[in-house]
Amino acid sequence: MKHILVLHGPNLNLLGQREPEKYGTTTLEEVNQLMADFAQKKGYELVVFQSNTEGALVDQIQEARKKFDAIVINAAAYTHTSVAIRDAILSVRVPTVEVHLSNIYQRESFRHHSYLADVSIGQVSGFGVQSYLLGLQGAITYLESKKSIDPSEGSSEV
Ligand code: CA2
Repeated sequence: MKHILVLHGPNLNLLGQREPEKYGTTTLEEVNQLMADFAQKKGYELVVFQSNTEGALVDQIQEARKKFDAIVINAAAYTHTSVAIRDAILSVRVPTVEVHLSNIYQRESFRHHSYLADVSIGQVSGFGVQSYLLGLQGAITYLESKKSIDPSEGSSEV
């Protein structure tokens, strides 16, 4: 079974409890359950981690090496500030998908730049809770297509 790490950054623990007009009414727990159900149907296992601390997220990314096949991350505000999270993603070489609930390009200009975008295999932004499921599907699609061209995975395709 393949394993995917889902990381949530600062303040996302408040999801569904504060600012519902901006981030919706679904709680983080509900998001995690939706993702776990989706992953299970596809034959993947999820591990989920939320932190308000940059270093804790860096630690999780570092430990993902060899343990996880992909990472799905909403780094929240650290998206726009964190060279440390960017460097961690680069160092582990685990395919990473960046997700955002809101469309960061329709918001303040300081949110338009992401330190993670060019070190990720893709970005999903602006679809609310669906961004997480689309991001998860993107990671799975990437892993499945890689499997079909990687001889070590035992496929006869290509
Ligand atoms: O749209 C996203 O997913 C963001 O990553 C959310 C971040 C924001 O800093 C990014 O620019 C875009 C903020 C997450 C804060 O989450 C809250 C949830 C409920 C109540 C208050 C904050």
